[in-house]
Amino acid sequence: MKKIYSQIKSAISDSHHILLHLHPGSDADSAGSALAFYHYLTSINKKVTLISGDSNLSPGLATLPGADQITPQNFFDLNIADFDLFIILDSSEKRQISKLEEVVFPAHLKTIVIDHHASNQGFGDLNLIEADSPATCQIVYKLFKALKIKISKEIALCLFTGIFGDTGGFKYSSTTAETFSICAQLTKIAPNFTETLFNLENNDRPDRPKLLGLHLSHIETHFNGRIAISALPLSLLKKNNINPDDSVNAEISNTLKSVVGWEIGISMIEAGKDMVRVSFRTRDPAIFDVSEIATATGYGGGHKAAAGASLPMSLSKAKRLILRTISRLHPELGNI
Ligand SMILES: [Mn+2]
Repeated sequence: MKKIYSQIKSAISDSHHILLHLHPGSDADSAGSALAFYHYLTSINKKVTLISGDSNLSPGLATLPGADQITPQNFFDLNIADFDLFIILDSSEKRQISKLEEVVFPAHLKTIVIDHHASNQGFGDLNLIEADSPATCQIVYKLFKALKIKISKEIALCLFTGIFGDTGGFKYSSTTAETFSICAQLTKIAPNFTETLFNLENNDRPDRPKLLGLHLSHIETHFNGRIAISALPLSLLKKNNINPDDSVNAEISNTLKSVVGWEIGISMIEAGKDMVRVSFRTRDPAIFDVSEIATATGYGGGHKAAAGASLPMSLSKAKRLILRTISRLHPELGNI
């Protein structure tokens, strides 16, 4: 067995109160991996607190088993002295724990980082990072199997949903035969998985199609039509009575990159004063590593094909920064 697996096992057995969190703008992989751990840890009678972190859980994810046990708190609402272990899942850096203030770990708190983001430098005491894994949930599955942890129906449903979400429904290039064989095992344990997927994908508010419509009517192209951007100012959202929710960002950047010739799709939304959330997708991650672009802005990160950033500046400044960053990293694209 890998040394890190047994180190994680002893850290858990030595602990008394374990903290779990969801990353800002949590997704199926974040919620699925945290809830899988929640179910396992409570099954061995550990005291566990799972916080929703900076954002509210999306209605689609709220149907995952155990989601009602997630407490609506962020990291700074807690008395960290109460905890002796923090298992940090699907988070490439401390800013994915909270973006409200700088996260500092007190000396008594042991930290375990389990993640699949290539940009993760390993900021925990123990780090299980597999950048070639399509989802944190897949890493957690392999860890649980190695430690001979029983995969209950609840755990199986959470892990499957996380893998489904982060592979874009088994479409992204990190999906392998191993992913399918793991999912075959998980769906054998939780045959009702299609119900969970339906709930995940069919829990919209009326705001969402309205926001999609606004985005789709604000597409502009740059670099001779090779980069497409949709950027929405807060004033426009307010005028249309839409909450500045950035949950459709990923959907829009995906839609943009689906157009032949638009090599990078970028969706931007002004979520508040001096706060712009950005999602990047590319058709060709071998040429356009969008995680490199997001990281180079100084405020983002992610994967080669899918990345994001939260820029503390006005929308026009954010757009300029992104275009200049792309121009610097990809001079072959020519003029902005
Ligand atoms: Mn993930």
